[in-house]
Amino acid sequence: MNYYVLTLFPEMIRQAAGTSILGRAIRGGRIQVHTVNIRDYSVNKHMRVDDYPYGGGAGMVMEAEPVCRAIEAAERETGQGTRVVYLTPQGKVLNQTVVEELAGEENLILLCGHYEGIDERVLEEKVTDYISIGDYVLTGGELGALVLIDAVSRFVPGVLSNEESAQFESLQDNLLEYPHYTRPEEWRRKKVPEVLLSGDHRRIEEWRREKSLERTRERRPDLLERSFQVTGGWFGGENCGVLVRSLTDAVSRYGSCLDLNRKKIRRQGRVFGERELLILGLDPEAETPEDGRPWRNLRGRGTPLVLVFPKAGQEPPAAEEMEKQGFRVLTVFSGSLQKLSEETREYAIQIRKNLENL
Ligand code: 4GX
Repeated sequence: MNYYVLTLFPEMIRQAAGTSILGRAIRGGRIQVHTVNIRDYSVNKHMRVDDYPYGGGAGMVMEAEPVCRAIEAAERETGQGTRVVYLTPQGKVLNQTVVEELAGEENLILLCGHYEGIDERVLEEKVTDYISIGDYVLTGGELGALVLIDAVSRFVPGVLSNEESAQFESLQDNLLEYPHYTRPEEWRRKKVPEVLLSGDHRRIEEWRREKSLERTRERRPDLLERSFQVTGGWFGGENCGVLVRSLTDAVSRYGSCLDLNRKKIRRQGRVFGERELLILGLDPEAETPEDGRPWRNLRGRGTPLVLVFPKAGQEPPAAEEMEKQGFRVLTVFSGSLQKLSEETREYAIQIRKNLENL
């Protein structure tokens, strides 16, 4: 990942980015953090880059021309089509979905404003994304850019070690992390929860999910309102099962998977709730009952649904029928099993974006 940070204070970016995990990532060649000093593109003999606001009022406004030239200097390095992110309290508030989506880019241009802001005309011309790091006011965009770089870089391959891995994180489910413990087993008469010493991984995983939910309910009920319990299910071969499982894991830390081929489920069916998400894989090679509609016993209550067809051009009429059975089809992914498997990550991000917009 290559970041181009356009700023009046390049030293601030270099100092922070050179430290700790980001510093290690730069030295290891996993990321590059370039700075472009907007002042170098001043069109004024005094090197000024700001001027008084039309219409009057307090403070100064950054001029369009130096900002535009600085962006174009970065674009000469990255090529056209690079996303230009302006850090501003008026942007979309950064969250883990946005972070992961940005991590899919090869290059990012980050524009840091100062004073009262930047002349609107260059923003209209050049900025593709308006992003805020939170509902408070900073003295400039640099700390915003650094926060973004830090969070995005965690998803760049090789930036985190195995122990630090960003793969399975509860925030992606809009849930808070469960509590952590290390030695000693008893500290000032406080014991480590017994289940964590049991070695029973299913029970531990269940306990962690419960704690995540409880904690989110107590501390961030606003997140819980937007949280979904993710279930992957598939009809057909094991390859389809593997695909659905990896997609489910990429969408949710606590996702679970169901082999819907099992006779019992086929006969009894299953009802999904409105706070659930079903990711349904339909393998055309599935052994289907007489009428060829293995999904007919699945019911939803406005349940969002993602359909996965691991064979292009052979979509069964499932989407329409599932809508009638109470599901809301969010997206349909189809294509070869191989293509679908390679792009699991992109699909997972798209699914999460869809869920946020529900
Ligand atoms: N998340 N700031 C941008 C300049 C500015 C002033 C007025 C637009 C209008 C911020 C944030 C943030 C402070 C960066 C003001 N831009 N950036 N700067 N919150 O507060 O990202």
